Amino acid sequence: MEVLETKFVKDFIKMCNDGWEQGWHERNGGNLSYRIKESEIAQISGKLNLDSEWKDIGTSVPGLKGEYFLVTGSGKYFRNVILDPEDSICIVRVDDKGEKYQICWGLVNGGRPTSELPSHLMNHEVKKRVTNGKHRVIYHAHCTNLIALTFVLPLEDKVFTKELWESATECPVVFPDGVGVVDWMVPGGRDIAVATSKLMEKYDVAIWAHHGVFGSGEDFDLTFGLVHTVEKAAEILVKVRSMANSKLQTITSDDFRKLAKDFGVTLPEEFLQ
Ligand code: 2HA
Ligand code: ZN
Repeated sequence: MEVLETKFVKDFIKMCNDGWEQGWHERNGGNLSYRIKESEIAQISGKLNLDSEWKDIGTSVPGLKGEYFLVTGSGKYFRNVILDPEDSICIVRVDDKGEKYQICWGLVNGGRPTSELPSHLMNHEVKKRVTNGKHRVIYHAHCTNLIALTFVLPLEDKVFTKELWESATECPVVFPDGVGVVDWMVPGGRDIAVATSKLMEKYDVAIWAHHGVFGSGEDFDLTFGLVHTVEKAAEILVKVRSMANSKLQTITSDDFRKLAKDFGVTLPEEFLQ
């Protein structure tokens, strides 16, 4: 089967375009990665180059040894993924130690995987472990309203979680564990990857101050839907704070407890004080 004919590649390309259409991917902003299933690799095994050069990941992810990932390319534009996928995205394989990668398909005009590869792979390593292999998608987007909030709210998990939960009734159901926040850090390296992956032990969403958001999920729909929901809540909060200095009414902690009971989700008490 041709790589571009597989469902997972088509779904990946669609998600890139969905993010572009939302306005979250100016220029080369944002990146996406998918941990490919063995059955999906079997469909395209004849199309992969397993002799290409091995390069350093820049961190160590032994929990991902031998895994294949579909990822966006460094410096590539989400806007162009649907127009020329073979130029914009690639499949990489992680070596037996979890320290190097090789490009097995894509990036036909040269290049390397996303500059945020250390964050993507460290998040994948944590999520593969804590979800028993269920989570496969890590998505980084420059969501406008979430970024705006990082200038006016304290950079604390509890504050962001409660404010976003209060912004729309479905929020605590969609992200019952809450969201984590990373202080401003230099992007692209191991330090921000370590800080983000630590939050991914606990949350499916990590907000990078003055930069964007990372989301993790089982598949493309759930992961895009998660980030979409969080950003929509942020948009509502931005509008509320633009209209009023303080809210006249809101969803209370007791309301959240009732919601959790009816929808069968567990909301940490630490966020309900
Ligand atoms: O340009 O989003 O964080 C890609 C990025 C880096
Ligand atoms: Zn970014």
